[in-house]
Amino acid sequence: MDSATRPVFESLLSASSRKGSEFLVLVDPDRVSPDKVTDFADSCAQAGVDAFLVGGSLTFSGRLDELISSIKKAAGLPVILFPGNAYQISREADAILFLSMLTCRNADFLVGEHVKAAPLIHRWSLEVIPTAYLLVESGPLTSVQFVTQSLPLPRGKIDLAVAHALAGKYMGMKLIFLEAGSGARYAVPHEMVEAVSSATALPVVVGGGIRTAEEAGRLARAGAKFVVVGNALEECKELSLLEEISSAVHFLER
Ligand code: 1GP
Repeated sequence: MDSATRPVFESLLSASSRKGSEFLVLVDPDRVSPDKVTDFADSCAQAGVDAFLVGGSLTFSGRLDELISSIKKAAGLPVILFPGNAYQISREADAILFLSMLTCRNADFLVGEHVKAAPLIHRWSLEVIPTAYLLVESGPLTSVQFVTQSLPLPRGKIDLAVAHALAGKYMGMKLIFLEAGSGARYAVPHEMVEAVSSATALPVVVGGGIRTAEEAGRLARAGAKFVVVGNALEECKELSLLEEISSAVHFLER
């Protein structure tokens, strides 16, 4: 199977072992419209971004299909759904992070939303990436924490993070997502990324509050296979920030 026909997850993973880590850009459908996303998506492709995540804790735009089509057309890169609930799914996407929030004790975010979304995912044959989603303490309350009512893992309790990640592994998850929350004051500690990645031997995604190339590079070197940046790129439209983060995340290519 060549890379053009390989499933998205497998293909990104195999590229990450060559580059160090993969750079994922988060687009929030409520903050970026399909008409405005084109130039940004094109800049991302030029800077070496590997794929896009699309989603948010809530979305009201009603233009998810259109947004995803515009990104794919402009960037020619995979778009992966990163849904906050069962309504954030689209047949235009290439894959979906099937997120079970293991830090949450509210069954809706562990399995309930999943049951609502599963029939459409099946009908559209979307590629599913089973993901253990772990919220990590990151300063003031974030939207994801408020909406899900999940307690975050304390930043210093690495053993607790590892226990949750291992539980995810034993449930059959293929990916561990360490999430500080969009716009978080503090990103996930690199020691936590290192411990979870080494204990589970599963690929780790890290996101939330990453604003600089230095931070992105540190997390990539700590073992994150995927580094997600959203807010910082929306706030700073400079191509140079995209390029710097891309270079830091792809540290094996430098
Ligand atoms: C949020 O991890 C993502 O779910 C990205 O967060 O917007 O803070 O980069 P930022």
